[in-house]
Amino acid sequence: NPPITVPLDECPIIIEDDRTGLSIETIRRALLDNLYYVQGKTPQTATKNDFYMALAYTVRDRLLKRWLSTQLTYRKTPVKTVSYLSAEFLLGPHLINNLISLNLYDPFKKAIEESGLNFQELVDQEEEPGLGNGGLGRLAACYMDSLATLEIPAIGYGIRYEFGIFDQEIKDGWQVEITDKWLQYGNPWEIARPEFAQLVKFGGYTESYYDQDHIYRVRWVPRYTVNGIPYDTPILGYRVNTANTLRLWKAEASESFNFERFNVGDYYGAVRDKVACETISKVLYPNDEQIQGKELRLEQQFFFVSCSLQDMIRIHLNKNASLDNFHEMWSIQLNDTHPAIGVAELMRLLLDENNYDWDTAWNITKNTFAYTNHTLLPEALEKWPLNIFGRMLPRHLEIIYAINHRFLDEVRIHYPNDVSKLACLSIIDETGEKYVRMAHLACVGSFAINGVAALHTELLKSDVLRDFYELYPEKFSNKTNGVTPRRWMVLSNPRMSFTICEKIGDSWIKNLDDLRQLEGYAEDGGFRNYWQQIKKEVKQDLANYIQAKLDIKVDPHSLFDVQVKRIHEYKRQHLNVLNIVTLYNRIKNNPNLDVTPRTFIFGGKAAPGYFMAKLIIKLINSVADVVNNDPVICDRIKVIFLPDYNVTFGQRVYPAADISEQISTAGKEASGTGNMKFSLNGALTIGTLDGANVEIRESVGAENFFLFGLTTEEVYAIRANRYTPRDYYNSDEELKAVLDLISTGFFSHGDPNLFRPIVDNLLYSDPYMLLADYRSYVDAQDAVGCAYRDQDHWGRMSILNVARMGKFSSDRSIKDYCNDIWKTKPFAIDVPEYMQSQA
Ligand code: CR6
Repeated sequence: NPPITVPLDECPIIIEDDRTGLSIETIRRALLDNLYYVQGKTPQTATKNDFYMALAYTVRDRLLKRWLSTQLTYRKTPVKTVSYLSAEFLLGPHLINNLISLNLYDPFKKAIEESGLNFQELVDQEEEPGLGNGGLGRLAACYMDSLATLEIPAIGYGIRYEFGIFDQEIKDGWQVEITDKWLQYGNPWEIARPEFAQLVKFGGYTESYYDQDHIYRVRWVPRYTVNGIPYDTPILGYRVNTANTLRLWKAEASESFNFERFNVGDYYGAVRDKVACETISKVLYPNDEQIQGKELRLEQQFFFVSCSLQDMIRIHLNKNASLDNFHEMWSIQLNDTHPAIGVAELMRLLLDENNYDWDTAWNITKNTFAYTNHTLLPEALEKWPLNIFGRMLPRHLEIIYAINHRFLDEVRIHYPNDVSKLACLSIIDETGEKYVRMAHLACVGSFAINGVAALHTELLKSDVLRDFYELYPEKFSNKTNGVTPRRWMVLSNPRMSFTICEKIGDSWIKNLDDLRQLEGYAEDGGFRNYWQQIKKEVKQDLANYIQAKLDIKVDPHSLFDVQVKRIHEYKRQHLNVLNIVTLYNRIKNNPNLDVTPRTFIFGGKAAPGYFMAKLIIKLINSVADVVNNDPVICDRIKVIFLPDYNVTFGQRVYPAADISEQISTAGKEASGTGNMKFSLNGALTIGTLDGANVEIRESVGAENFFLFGLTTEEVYAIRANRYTPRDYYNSDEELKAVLDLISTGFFSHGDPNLFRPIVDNLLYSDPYMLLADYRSYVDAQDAVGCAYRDQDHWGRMSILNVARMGKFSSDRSIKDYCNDIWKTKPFAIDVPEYMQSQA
């Protein structure tokens, strides 16, 4: 059914005051109204969650006009739109974020409190949409925020996983995974749009035919089809009228589903199959930078990409006569290779369903897509076994062969008689078992390819994608990641944000470079003092939280040393542990040693199938047990593992950190974005020259950064000369003592076997070179401990870190993408009249 089009200004709907009004009285009344009419409860019977839902609807009522105005404006205006395709969006809670964007935080808080409710308690009811693993998904969320704030027409497309990233519990020191039932009590921030459902085909075979003009065509006869139902979430810009859409697809059985089974009366068989196809959007794969090559994962990728492309075509044809100009009206950004199948799917849609010839279709396709690579780890580069791929997507395999055929012809012209080049560049890996290489498909099918930090992009050019760089140097550029200051400063650290605003105003929230004005205050002793006071208060908040959650007392005057991120060997949480055990040994050997009191705080999830990562969690907890309870240590060092690290917890922990641990092996972390969040909240960094650390150090000044470790070149050089970790063990007594202590079973109730896989791995292979970096790391940690004793100087460094971090706003990243890749411009949305007076 086509939408009924009524121009908004003639819109006959009278929006009642309770849905829009902003006075405290109106908000209070609206809350009760929603509680009664939407939740079907009275205050007497309402649960905390009912009140939260009513509150969320009351906020939603007040953003709808912006959202609808934005969408209506886009519908009637020929604007170029950014389509951000991502298998993950790690949004975090919406409520406060939306209140801040709308500038309604204060009146809402007041209204809730005047109603006799506890505001924070209601806020805490929100289940965060954890539809991502880590940095990549969170980056997509920051980018959606910046796109809206910068008033760029954009739409985010992804999967509405019923279960997001698992909840983590710690039992006896081990990680236990619990399914994340985030939709259990309903999601007030989304609206289902079943009228825009799309049909997605899978399996079957292809057949050729001649159409009425006697042109050879191919038709795909699928084995089954799945329905994609879009669920839309508004993404508000900060203090602008733009509200973009995040459209997430849910898989449902299509109507024609298993017609045959129904016909033969196999009712239960049909229902069983129906349930099976709905598993496509059931659960997020909890692997960060590790592919598993599971069929369901390929199904997920194709499912959301096909839905999204068909949706874009539908939208495009609403306002354009044909798809001829598709690439002029859309830029599709591929967030890693997860949606790279889109290259073949857009070709199929143009060739088979819209009757374009190959050259025209290819021209449209390769001018539409742009590809961001997010990894240097070989095990994270996606490739699909040919048999799985061909069985599920027979038509796409044909198209990929055809793309590859033409591509390799081009390569042959470029490199006559060089078969090895052909093998290296081919989209099909034929070195052993045959695979489709998704990064190659993405490179061939895109007009732009980028890395996510300067060093990462250089390594792509010289290593991971070297052959493509040689062939298409003009496609490559760097786009250093960024994070949104709205969530990661204003929302998460109101104390610091308010302090900054008092000094330099609030323009920095939208123009983060304006933080530079704080530099002058770094020399103001009174301000430094105040700055450190604020930090102390925030640390006290975290200390209270730790006390409540874990029943462990931590001293807010101690140095808060934080490492929160996914648990992975390349991120080297176990190097951090080696330093902790070093300190432990030193105090045990010399109980009167004057050490700077420290609280080591860890958080992060391990992929459920990643044995070493899970053992590292157990190691951290085991060391914590010993250290925290040893009377000789006497609370000078504390080790905390906070379970279930997620966006909500990130918002608590970044503001409270003194030191941020960014200690990956050089050349392994593509960018990192946690490093930016810490520094923007006044933590200093101890880090290697890896990912965005390099640029952070350049920006904040080498004197305000604790550098250690091998450089990427040194890592490569040592490896080329056969790295022998044992040599480091034999020549460093402290290191030897640490590894020996773990080996004896000291942290495992005398069991020498428990942590043997970690110790043996370090001694005999050490792929991430912990032992090579150990001495340099421990020395840098000593320097950190010393520096912290001079609180005044520490305060200066902390202020300078914040003042010089402007570059790392996701607004800067998005502007770079807009100018260099997407060629899109802001498009302001008109303020509806009634809102002008009230906002
Ligand atoms: N794991 C990188 O490892 C980067 C983000 C976002 C990662 C990390 O360094 O900051 O992407 N890569 O660009 C992938 O997920 C493949 C990540 O989050």
